[in-house]
Amino acid sequence: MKQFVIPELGENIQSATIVKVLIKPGDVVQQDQSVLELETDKATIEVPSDVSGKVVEVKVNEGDQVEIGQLVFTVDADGAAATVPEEKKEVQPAPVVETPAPAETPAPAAAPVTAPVIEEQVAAPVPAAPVVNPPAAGPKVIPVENQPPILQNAAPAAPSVRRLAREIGVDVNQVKGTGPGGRILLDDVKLHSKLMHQQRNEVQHISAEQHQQPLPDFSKYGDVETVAMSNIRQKTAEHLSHAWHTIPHVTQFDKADITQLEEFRKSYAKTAEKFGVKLTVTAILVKIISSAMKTFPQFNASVDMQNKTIVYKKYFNIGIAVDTEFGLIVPVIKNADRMNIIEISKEINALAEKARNKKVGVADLQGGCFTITNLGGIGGTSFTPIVNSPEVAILGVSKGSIEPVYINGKFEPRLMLPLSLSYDHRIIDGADGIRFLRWVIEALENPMKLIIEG
Ligand code: CAO
Repeated sequence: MKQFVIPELGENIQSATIVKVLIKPGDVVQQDQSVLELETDKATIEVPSDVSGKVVEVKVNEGDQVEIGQLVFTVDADGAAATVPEEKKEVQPAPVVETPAPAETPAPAAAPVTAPVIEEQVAAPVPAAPVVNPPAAGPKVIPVENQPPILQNAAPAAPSVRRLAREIGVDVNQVKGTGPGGRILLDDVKLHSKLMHQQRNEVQHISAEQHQQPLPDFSKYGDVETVAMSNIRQKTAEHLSHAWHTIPHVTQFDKADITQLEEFRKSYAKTAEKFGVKLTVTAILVKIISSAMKTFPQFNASVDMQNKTIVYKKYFNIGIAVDTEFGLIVPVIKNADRMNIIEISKEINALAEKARNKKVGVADLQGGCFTITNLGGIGGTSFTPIVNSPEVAILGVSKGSIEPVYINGKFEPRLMLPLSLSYDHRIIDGADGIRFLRWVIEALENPMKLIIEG
């Protein structure tokens, strides 16, 4: 008889909620077959089995809150079809990750502030990939689509160091090794854990502050319904609160005259169709922003206040806020600077579709340097987006509309696109903010700029 227990699910994840149980007594399970759907505070993931055999007893139900290491089911390993094909032992399925997504933010001021959340936040780190460490067979990593499994770059560490990391909930792959050749030492793991706790306390402190004021009893005034926040919503709220509290935001507004660009977009529509895409202003902006970040490297940076350093990134990954029925998701276009606008359009379409079909993987949501949030397809004249920490700037796009513009002594109807650039004033000064935005606007108004300077 063998047992399947809840495996490790990633750094800082101690428990999860069972969304679906995919097996029942009498079923024959194979190793690597998905047996559970779990919702953690980071994502919804499918968990593969590390045992094979005939299911004898299932100890959990949908909706249960389960802990790492908790018994889920037992199998009779001698049961039918318990053998695992060789190739299956090596390749594990990519997890299906559902909408680990951010969402609209409660406006901190009168303005409708919205902002995306994602990865690498100091506050709520999303694990590099859902990691499943079956208790018996040592650490295993489920590869995420388009991303090599972490084990390919396994951190150099002795088994005792790995064991300590596992026991105290540290992802050893995230630890910076200070031993010979970058080897990870016990002290490195302890220091990493200490820093994680400090960061968590900081966030809890912020969250606690926000929850200090109890709500009044609304039922005194009429009918109410109270609904529990999902884990993802809680983390989203924490992340946005963290970004709002730690980043001194400034939002700079301006408008681009896109009359000419719109004519070009329309005239090029048929050609774009041949490539199977629709040429949109969002795709053009992705290209422009990735070029602007080369001219203004402080917009492609992150602030590390703990070490008093600024991290400048040499890659250009742009997150696009996508509105889905499950909430806001921000997939990331990797190396946008190396793509042409047709390729960027294809990538936006593919990622937006994946996001809307709940098929987006954690890797699709990570590694962003700058976010674009285009609400103009819906409407609005301006808004103040929240910087997607640890990024330092975000561009909000509102609805382009025809306006009278005074040119050469008379008013002319021009298509004007309102832009809102929010940035982190710790490392971006006001003058740099408007220089960046003007650069973007000039590139929209005169695409030759991209060819010459981009
Ligand atoms: N001004 C005027 N019209 C705009 C526009 C703008 N800023 N942006 C898009 N449009 C138009 C497009 O031209 C298109 O019109 P046609 O159908 O007539 O050609 C229509 O709106 C729909 O565009 P689209 O959504 O298909 O394409 P897109 O590349 O412009 O946008 C995406 C893609 C993913 C950004 C968008 O679908 C989306 O999800 N937007 C919402 C993002 C969001 O929720 N942000 C909030 C984040 S903070 O909470």
